[in-house]
Amino acid sequence: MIKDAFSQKKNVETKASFSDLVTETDKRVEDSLFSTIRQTFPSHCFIGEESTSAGAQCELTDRPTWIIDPIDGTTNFVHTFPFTCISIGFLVNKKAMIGIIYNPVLDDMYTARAGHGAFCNDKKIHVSGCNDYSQALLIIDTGACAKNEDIDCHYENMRRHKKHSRGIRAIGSAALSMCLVACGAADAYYEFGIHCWDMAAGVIIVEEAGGTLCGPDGSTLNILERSCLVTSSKKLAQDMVKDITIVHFPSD
Ligand code: LIP
Repeated sequence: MIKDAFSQKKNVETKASFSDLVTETDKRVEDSLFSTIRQTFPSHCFIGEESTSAGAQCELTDRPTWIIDPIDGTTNFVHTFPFTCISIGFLVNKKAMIGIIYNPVLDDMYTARAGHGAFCNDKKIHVSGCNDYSQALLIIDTGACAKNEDIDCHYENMRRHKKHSRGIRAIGSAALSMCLVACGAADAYYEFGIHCWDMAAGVIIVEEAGGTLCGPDGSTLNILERSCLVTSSKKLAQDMVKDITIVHFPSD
């Protein structure tokens, strides 16, 4: 569905702000995934970006739960910027067990299962292991920062990172940013304002690829808390945290 619609003109609607987009394809992909998985696992719980936007409760319990973003990087999808993906995470007892992130445009399929490693197109992947901030390539996105003081805070953080790292990139998809760290193409990623459906699959892919995950203040990661810091080593996370002032968002 995403491939078919990718180069077509899309009917774009806005959600929380003029830059928070949704298309017919986001909704169709989510409906299709929910109904297909539900047929096999009728007792499981589901959290999805579009159902939550439509009013469904975003409640994560210990029960087996599928957390799905039908199109992560919707703005990229709308603009045909080829970093867009489906993100499917499966959690039990709030712990990520399976992660699948598929970029249908570049045909990259990232997968991980707890205790079984992480893969891209069936090849095992691993983080770079970089622990030297001055040699690190970072991915940092403005994400949902919209208020002036939040944007200022973001750019102040960027100014500090620019002075201490090798470079900064922005991808426009949290899930794919996490995959880029998992496969060693980047050394760290963080963003404020993302949601549990942006992170759920990426968490297990990064974990299984040997990466470090925490909150951007170094705290234990809680995927409902709207941000995460993903790094190729604990040392890099500890150094980066010193340069990060937190932008707060209400929890999922
Ligand atoms: C997107 C995130 C991205 C962020 C965007 C948006 P969506 O998710 O993955 O990292 O910068 O603001 O939240 O809305 O395309 O699923």
